[in-house]
Amino acid sequence: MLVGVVGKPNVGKSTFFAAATLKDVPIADYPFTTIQPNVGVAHIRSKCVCKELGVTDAPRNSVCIDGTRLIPVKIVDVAGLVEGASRGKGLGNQFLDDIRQADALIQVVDASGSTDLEGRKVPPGSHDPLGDVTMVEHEFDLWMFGILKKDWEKATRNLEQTGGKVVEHLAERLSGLSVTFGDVEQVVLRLRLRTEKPSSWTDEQIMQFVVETRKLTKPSLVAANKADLPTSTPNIEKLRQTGRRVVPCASEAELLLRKASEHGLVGYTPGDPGFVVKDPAKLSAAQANALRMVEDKVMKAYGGTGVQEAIDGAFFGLLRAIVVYPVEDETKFSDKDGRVLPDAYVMKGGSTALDLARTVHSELAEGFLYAVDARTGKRLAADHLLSNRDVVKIVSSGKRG
Ligand SMILES: Nc1nc2c(ncn2[C@@H]2O[C@H](COP(=O)(O)OP(=O)(O)OP(=O)(O)O)[C@@H](O)[C@H]2O)c(=O)[nH]1
Ligand SMILES: [Mg+2]
Repeated sequence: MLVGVVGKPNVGKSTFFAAATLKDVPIADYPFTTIQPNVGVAHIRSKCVCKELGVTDAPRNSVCIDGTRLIPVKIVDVAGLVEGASRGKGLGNQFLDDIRQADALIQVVDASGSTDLEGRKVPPGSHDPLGDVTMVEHEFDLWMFGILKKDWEKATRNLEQTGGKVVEHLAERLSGLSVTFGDVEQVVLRLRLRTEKPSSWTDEQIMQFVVETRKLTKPSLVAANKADLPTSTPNIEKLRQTGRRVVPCASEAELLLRKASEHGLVGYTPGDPGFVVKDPAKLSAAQANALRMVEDKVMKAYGGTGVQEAIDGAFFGLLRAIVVYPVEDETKFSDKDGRVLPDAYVMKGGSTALDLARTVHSELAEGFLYAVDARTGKRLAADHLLSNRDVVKIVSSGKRG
């Protein structure tokens, strides 16, 4: 699973990305700072099973901080998108190409309204960020529309003559965008499009198909960034009124806290509603002041910086992800060396016991016999649907079984 961080230029995408991954990427207050995409590892936050099971865990692929598991996930920060990008304006299709593989999107907006539609600085509050959200969605739609329209007449005539299936054709055209046959089928059915005569589809119908396909295959939430600035408050409310999922965000504040935590200056776990200064005497006047601002303008106002909430919202909310703990000894919840709850995996909602085996190792899947729910000791079949926070042993005849 991959989540893309998208939006118009200069809204704080790279700041959000840097805060989430602690990767050093260029950040600056002008448009098109980012050109090449940045791929990095963020973490989702989930209540660990260690306390419930009464064990002391020894995480390997993730970390556990006082009962909170942080589990790695992949995110990508891309170049800013401007109106006309689908026709090549700004950095054009490059942006769109970079998010083709994303399963969900976090759309970062400058909620403070201090950047115009192209990301240039304007007085705070003078630009309405709502238009930015629809612009980005529309450019994405125009781009997908363009891919389908390129040879629509010829292709549909051909399909009708040879008895080819339009659903297959659409799925093939959009396969590079992580759109599956099942996705296309679902949208075509819902819109009641005439599959036997695709040449009769109007541009409007093709566009409807595109919009619905985007919503299904690239679900998104809005990270209303720069929430620390006072002009953000009314805009956050306005964005919420559109019915979209909106998370107020202060990426710069999160970046500051993550770095201060890394240097041992504060106690802070991403997603916490507050932080503690470890030793006030160690802070410079500037650092103390910056932390006070974060406390007043972000923590007290919103109960957190929103960065972790947006990441969790994308994986758990939009993608219905689950966290699963594979173990080899189901009585001790450990691997074969006695390491307790070593790994936690983030998996798509609807994953089965066999999917977990595949995630751990292909050999485990090839020789799959059955799985065991470590909590209850019950046997689980290959097609058993896993739930969030399941602890599972895979029994396999494969070498690693
Ligand atoms: N006040 C405030 N400023 C922020 C916040 N997040 C980012 N910024 C500032 O916004 C400006 C743009 O940040 P970037 O992260 O480079 O933005 P971007 O969206 O990646 O920009 P491009 O790569 O050019 O598209 C920088 O000056 C950041 O310091 C925030 O939470 N609050
Ligand atoms: Mg950037």
